[in-house]
Amino acid sequence: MKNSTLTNLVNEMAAGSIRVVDLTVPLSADTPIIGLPEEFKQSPAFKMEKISHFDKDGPAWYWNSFSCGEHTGTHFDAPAHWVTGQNYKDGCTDTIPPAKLVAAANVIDVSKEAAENPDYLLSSAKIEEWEKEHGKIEAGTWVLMRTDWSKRSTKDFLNYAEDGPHTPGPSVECMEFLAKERDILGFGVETIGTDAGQAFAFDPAFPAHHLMHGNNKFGLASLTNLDQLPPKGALIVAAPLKIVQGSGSPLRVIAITA
Ligand code: 23J
Ligand code: MN
Repeated sequence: MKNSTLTNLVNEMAAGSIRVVDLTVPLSADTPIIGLPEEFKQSPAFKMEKISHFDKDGPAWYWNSFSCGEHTGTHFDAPAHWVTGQNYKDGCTDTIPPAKLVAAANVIDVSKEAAENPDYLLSSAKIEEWEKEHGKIEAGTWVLMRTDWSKRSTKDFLNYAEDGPHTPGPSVECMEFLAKERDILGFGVETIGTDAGQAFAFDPAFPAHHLMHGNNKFGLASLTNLDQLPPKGALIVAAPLKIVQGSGSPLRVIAITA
């Protein structure tokens, strides 16, 4: 059956009035990975090995194998990633209902605040201020925190100091508000992880992980090009690899926007 909404979408994409924006960073051995305190096991970086390249191992074909931690580069955090979300039957990369992998986005621009303060924390007050201008955040939608962090060099992106990383993220009360008062689909960021660099010292520690996953919600980390999206109106396709019992995966995040 022909659907006029989909026909219009295809036509407007062909005409260029609706754009496709790639929110994904390149995936290579140079892709930054999160460094946890040294008592914990670290995540391996992306690694690629050639199988054949038009040679004796495969005269007419080129292909590689690759390996990496599930949480490498632009990646999806499933509820199963965190202790608080471990019991959701639909919380692994292979069990998340596919309807949740396509959803609207709300983009909160705090790039100025983050430029002035690398430890900037997004608050519910800031969200409510944004809603006064752009409208209420609907249930089942993404909240994406624009910090322009993806424009930084690797060193400034990670921004390590003696007392740990200094990168922006959400406050505890902001995650409580978005989980409980707004019932969002998940929280996405441009930084290496969904939590602020200093969030190991919050109560609870790592509130984006603790509260989003504890409420069967998702995370998206290391996004880019959020400056190319409107505050409201973009549609996000974020579908992790269907790893059986996976906690997350690198993925291509695509925005469809006017
Ligand atoms: C494991 C432990 C702590 C954190 C993370 C992973 C992430 O940020 C992640 O990529 O999910 S904070
Ligand atoms: Mn992750």
